[in-house]
Amino acid sequence: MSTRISAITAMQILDSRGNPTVRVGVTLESGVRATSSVPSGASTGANEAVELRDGDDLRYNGKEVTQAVRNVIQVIAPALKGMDAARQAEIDQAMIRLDGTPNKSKLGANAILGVSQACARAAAEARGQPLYAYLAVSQEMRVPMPMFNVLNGGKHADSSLDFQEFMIVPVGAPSFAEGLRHCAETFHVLKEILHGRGLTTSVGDEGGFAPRLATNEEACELIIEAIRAAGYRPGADIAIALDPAASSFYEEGLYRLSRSHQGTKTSRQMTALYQQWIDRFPIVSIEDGLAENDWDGFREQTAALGSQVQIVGDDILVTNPRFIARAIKEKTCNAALIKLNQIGTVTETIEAVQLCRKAGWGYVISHRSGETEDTFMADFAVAMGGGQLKSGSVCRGERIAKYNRLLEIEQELGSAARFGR
Ligand code: 2PG
Ligand code: MG
Repeated sequence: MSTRISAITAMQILDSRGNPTVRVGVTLESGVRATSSVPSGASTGANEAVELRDGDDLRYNGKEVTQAVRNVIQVIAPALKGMDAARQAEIDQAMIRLDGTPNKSKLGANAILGVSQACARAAAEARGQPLYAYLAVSQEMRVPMPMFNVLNGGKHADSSLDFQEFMIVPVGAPSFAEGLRHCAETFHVLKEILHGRGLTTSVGDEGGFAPRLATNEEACELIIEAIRAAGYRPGADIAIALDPAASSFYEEGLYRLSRSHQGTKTSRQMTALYQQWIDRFPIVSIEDGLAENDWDGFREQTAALGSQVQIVGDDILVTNPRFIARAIKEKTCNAALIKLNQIGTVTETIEAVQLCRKAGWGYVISHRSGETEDTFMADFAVAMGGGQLKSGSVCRGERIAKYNRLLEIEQELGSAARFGR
């Protein structure tokens, strides 16, 4: 079946926060058509590929993406017509060349990624393969261990928490389906506990609760209580992962825990605080515990804590092979967060993953706080074989869509499915 591209279309749709984003449709000569939609972050790294927005304040607060849509239709589509969608690297290289900037600021990473993902999906479909199998980097099919973000703070919620994400990880579960159950049950118990204390049970951007707590520690305490009350063992069955997203509270060289009124800390003091938390709580992973330009602090943190927990770089690495290569060399972290739209093409994201695999690093495939119903990242996580993913809490349709897709994949794989790292 021909995988040659016959047409590419694009349109503006809305993401889960009600902000405009790009959806691309790719049609092949064989008649196969596939679409893909692009997510959008809130706590973005300074070095991420550029999300092109119109900036007309009178429309959607300046967030429209009509220029990115036009770039797909008028610039990318004519250049890619007739190319083979199954040659992902060539497709992505062609777009990188067309754009011509180091950060995709001319055409927009949102325009480019939409096309990149839609091409992959169309080619997979034409070949009669599920997307995860089509993109697979190894023979072994690994359904990822999920990290569910059940308490939200920072830029994702109007709570009292400085730290952005408090996640639960079903480390003792035998399968994705069972892990999902353990954590959904815990999530519901957590809701009852919050409700019982007169705390709000409304949720943040990623579906986690966003209560007004006295301290950041209290979030961990509440999670432990919920794990126990749901009938699970903290640590053995369900562990904790954190994404403080520390760039968002780093100012003039200091970490300012102002929402929780816990004062300011130096980089070293933050690492000491995490050590205390690791001693008290069953924490397995800390992402962006320090700010994106605190390379020295990160290196010290990895030296101090890296044998106890996974130290994940998100804003500091922005899925960019260049930064990941440097971080591997300098032992800045021991894992990377992987977000397709931080770098802007499927090919470059796979390159980033390959660097992690070669270095023996962990890597976590991640959603953005602004998502759509597109489940590309669920298939992508299985294909990349790293055995880790985060896609928000156990509620909100755009988050659940990814988890439901993983349920489907696990069932489809049957006994061939491996679970976790
Ligand atoms: C993060 C992400 C996803 P955002 O910091 O890891 O949880 O948030 O998409 O807002 O950058
Ligand atoms: Mg992060």
